[in-house]
Amino acid sequence: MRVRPGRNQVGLSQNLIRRLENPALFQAIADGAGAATFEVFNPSTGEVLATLPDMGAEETRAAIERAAVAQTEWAAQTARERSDTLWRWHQLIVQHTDDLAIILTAEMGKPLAEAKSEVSHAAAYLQWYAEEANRIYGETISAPSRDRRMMVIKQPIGVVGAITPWNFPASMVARKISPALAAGCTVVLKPAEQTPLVAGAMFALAEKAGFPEGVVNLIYASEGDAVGRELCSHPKVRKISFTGSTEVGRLLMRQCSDQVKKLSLELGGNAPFIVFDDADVDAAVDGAIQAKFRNAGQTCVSANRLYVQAGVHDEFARKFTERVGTLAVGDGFDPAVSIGPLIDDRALAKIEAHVADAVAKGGSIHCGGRRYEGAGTFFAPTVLTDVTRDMRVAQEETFGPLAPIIRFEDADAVVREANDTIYGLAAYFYASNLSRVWRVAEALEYGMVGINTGRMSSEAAPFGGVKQSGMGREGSRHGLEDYLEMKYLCMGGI
Ligand code: TXE
Repeated sequence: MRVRPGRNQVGLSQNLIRRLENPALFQAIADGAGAATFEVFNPSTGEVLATLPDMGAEETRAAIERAAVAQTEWAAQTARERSDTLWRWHQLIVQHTDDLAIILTAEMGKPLAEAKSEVSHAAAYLQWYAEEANRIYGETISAPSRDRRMMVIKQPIGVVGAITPWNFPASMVARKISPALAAGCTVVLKPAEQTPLVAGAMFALAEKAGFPEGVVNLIYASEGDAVGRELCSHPKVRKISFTGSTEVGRLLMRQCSDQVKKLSLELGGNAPFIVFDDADVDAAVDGAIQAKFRNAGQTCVSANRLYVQAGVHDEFARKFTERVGTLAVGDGFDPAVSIGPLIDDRALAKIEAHVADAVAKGGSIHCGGRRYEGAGTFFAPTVLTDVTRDMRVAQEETFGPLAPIIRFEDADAVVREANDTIYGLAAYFYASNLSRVWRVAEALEYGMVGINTGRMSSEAAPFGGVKQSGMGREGSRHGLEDYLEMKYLCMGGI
């Protein structure tokens, strides 16, 4: 893991500061006292980007108390007032997209163009929920007796603890915080230890946008355990929203059980990408490149298993491998690059183990299959064929630029096989026969299904999974509901 204890002096590196248009605005990222510190690295170069205060249970408790005090005032604001502040934050993020993207690429490694598009996606959530804040509705109910009136009102859940991962460090922050704030909740957020800087930059802009003191609170920490425990065990935190591994998701569920605390979990996936004989093969190749290699395969909706029907298998494998061979790997600041580094050594070790396991069990490497020597955690985009279901690549989420292709004959059997996993986040398929399109879309046991597209995430749509991929939805009006309690009011004697 590229996180290690740092010096006691906090701050951003001169190298990173030099790249920014408005460094003064973002100096505050590394503010905060504390005896312990930790360092944040550029995964492309190994360079230290910043030294941050390493916060723990005590700082988390203080942040929760601040959020609890702020909650009353924030919830008492009108929906329009809350919306206006969110809107100002949105505009500041749009205005500073370039700097935010530079920080994001530096700490996470993704190509700068992808980082800009992620920042725009983050801004889109703020815009959506600034608007949605004005559309919180209750219900009136036709009462079963004449002397009664019955209604349902919606109220904010309260203080929310949010824990975000490193793969989309800007949009995950926006996706959790903006619906919470729109609903009238206050937030304590802990970003991933590998990528805390863009979250820090977004919080610096939130301060400028004018959120009242204590409404949004940021905790930097070199690991998640102590902060997570405090968020789960503190009675003033009423909900946890987490995106990350299924393993940590299960742990948080156990830790929240004592207080029956509400939870939203967006966890791992094992997305099937199915190409049927009646598909447009060129479109399927385009879609597979997007669904597999965006963010170097480090997305929870990444196409993890490519099932291709026998009639188009060879054509697909050939065209897909040709395209994969053109993907340039390297530092995300190089405009020619489309595949950045993996996040850390652990991620590199995982993809290497998956390739070795597949080869040992009879898989063939068509291209890639190796890490790059030298600085940076780079792995060559890889295509595997002759893949069978006993291989780890078919069973586990690789979370890297590795595409295993599995040949299939029977259209019904492939759907059963696609569903035969503990996960249920995203699935994709390419087909043209309309009755097949409907039947397969309905039969796939996933929270999201992409039909003839390799990309579907949108602030306007509910993002989330079934089975062990999690619970709750983010985005759309459903994402707002996840931060609201309903209260039934009944008035008698009328
Ligand atoms: O995840 P972790 P990691 C999957 C993906 C990846 C694997 C491991 O398969 O290869 O998980 O990644 C915080 N209490 N996804 O190790 O550990 C941590 O600090 C509370 C899919 O990075 O789950 C970080 O903020 N919090 C996923 C966040 O959890 C804890 C995105 C995610 O880290 C904690 C990331 C604890 N005990 C990984 N331990 C997706 N759904 O997109 C860690 N954390």
